[in-house]
Formats: sequence, C-alpha cells, structure tokens
Amino acid sequence: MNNSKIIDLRSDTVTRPTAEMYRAMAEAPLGDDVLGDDPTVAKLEELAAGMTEKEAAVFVPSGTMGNQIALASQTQPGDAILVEEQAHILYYEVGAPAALSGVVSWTLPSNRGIMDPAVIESHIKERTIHTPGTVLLCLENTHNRAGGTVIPVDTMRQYYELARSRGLRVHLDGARVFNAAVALGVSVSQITRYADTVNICLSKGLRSPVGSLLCGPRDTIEKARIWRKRLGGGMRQAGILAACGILSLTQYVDRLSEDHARAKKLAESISGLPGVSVEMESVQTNMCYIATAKPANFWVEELKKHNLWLMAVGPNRLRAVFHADVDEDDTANAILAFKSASAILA
Ligand code: TLP
Repeated sequence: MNNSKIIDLRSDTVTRPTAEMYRAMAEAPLGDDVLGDDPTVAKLEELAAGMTEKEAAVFVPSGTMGNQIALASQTQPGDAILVEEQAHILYYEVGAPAALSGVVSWTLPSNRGIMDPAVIESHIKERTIHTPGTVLLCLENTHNRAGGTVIPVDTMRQYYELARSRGLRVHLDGARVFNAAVALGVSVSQITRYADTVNICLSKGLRSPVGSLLCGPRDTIEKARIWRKRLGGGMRQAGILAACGILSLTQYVDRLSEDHARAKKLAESISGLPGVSVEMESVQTNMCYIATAKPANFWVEELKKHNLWLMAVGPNRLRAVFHADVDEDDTANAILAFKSASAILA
C-alpha cells in the first residue's frame, strides 16, 4: 500500500478529470453558448433533459446556481416555499432564497431527509391579505446533511401528488440523484418524474470538473436562462466543460455503486472504535457521517497526520465522502488512519 497518497474524503467534488475527459475537452466542437450556438452544450442539455424526462435543460456553472435559478423562475417575491430544515438550498447557499428570490422559506423537520407528508400539508398556506402563498416544495435526493440518504420512489410520488393537488410545484435538488437511482436500482427518470424541475450535478460523483444542469418544462427553463445570464452565469465556449458532462452522464453513473460499497465498509469498520460512532442506517450511498466524542476538528487534524482528509460539518460531526479517486487500498488506509487516531483521541 502507498501510504504517502492523500486520501481526500472531504467531498466527491474533489475528483480530477479522467484522461478520457481531457481528450473529450480537446476535441469538443465549440461555439458561443450565450449566443446559443455551442453544439457540445446543446448536446449535453438534450441528453440531460432526455435522461430526466424533461422538455429542456440549461447548463450552469454550479449546483447552487441550478437550485437558485429554479427558485427564481418559479416564485415571486413574497411567496413561500417549503424546504427541509437541513437542505442544501437553505444551509449552504448563503441565504440565496431570501437574497435573490425574496421568498419566505418554511422549514420542515425530517427523518433522515424524509419529511412527513402530513407535516408538509399542514404548512401549505393560501395567499391571503395576511399570509404568503406557498408555491413550491423543495426536495433533496440524496439528502446531504442527513447522511447521503435516499428518498424512495414511492415517497417521491406521494410528495408530488400532494403538491399537485394543492397547486404547488416541486423542485428537486438532485445534486446526487444518480447516487439515489443507483442505490434504489432504478433509472434516474423514475425519480425525477416526480419533480417539475430538477438540478443535477456533474461535478460530484460523476467526475466532471465543473457544471450542473437545471432540467424542467421548456417555459421554466427559458426563464431560468434569463436568470443564469442575470447572475453572470452565461458561459461562452462552455462546450469544453460540457464535453466532460457528456462522459459523466454516459460513462460514470454505474460505477457509483463502488463508492457506496466503500462508504459502507468504512462505516462498518470504524463504528465500534472508541471515540466515534456511526449511525449505520443513514449510510445509504457514498457518504459516512461520524459523530465524535472529542471535537471534530481534533479528529480532522489527527487524521491529516495519516494523509486522510475529512471535513468537520459540526462541532462533533465529521463527513467522509467516497468518489472515483478513492480505491480499495485507500479505503483500507482510511480505516487504519481511524484506528490510529482513535488510539490517540478516545
Ligand atoms: N455540496 C457541497 C458543499 O456545499 C457542502 C459538498 O461538498 O457536498 N445540492 C447539494 C445537495 C449539494 O451537496 C451541493 C454541494 C450543492 C447542491 C451545490 O453544488 P455546487 O457546489 O456545485 O454549488
């Protein structure tokens, strides 16, 4: 085993492009996408729309932009949206729903990212002289802060039918919806059909260096294109990035199951160690959240000495995220690093 390699489990965003991606970038036919004539971007958008069973898609620089232009395109200032209380849209997007769309975010509790439909229903408000009207239900599948947990297809359907019956739209933050699809053994469209708009990220487990797509009805995506431009997200010869995205969607989905198996292996191997605990039920995809008795930052520093990089995501909470640049040997070394750190920190 090579012990000098850095094992970077801070996020699945850290993957480097493959040799195949560098070749695709070099060979991609390009145009000016803001003027609407980059053929590689057009091909990627068509592919993403097809895979998610939506009419159209728009290529954006980040998942944050994909989510926020979805909100901006489907709400008016003063409207209310329903969001799970630890959702990325709220937790990690720097207040954008308030700052950009001017919406009221009604936050709902969940059990491992799964909200109770009765609780959702009880928070839907009619627009009156007093109350903001609820127009959008936001979902996250897989749910990042809940542990990379999966919302099953049937629950997605229940949410969608409820939203429909009350005149709400559904936006899915599907940054890792391909992880959900692989974990459930379904095609991604079996999940995304229960959302009006879906944001998918290419730059997480799917290995692209940059990029996300917002997919949805054609008229909504046209509004989203205007929002993308307004926020400075129009990219010119973006085909160089879209070329990687095409490989992400066509070549790198199935292998996500390897990341899931490795996350589980780490979880099982360290859950009995002194000083840490892992809630096994929440280890469903490529993430492993770890509760630490001593401050999480102590663990980050100690593990770094063993070339293992993790992220502290709370005072006593660590996150390990598996991805394509972490193999079996790296996983074994990560487990050894935890054993050594536990001997010091327990
Ligand atoms: N998440 C990042 C950090 O922001 C926490 C990570 O390392 O996991 N939705 C979800 C569910 C996400 O996890 C992320 C990124 C995004 C949206 C935003 O994507 P980007 O970083 O491309 O804006």
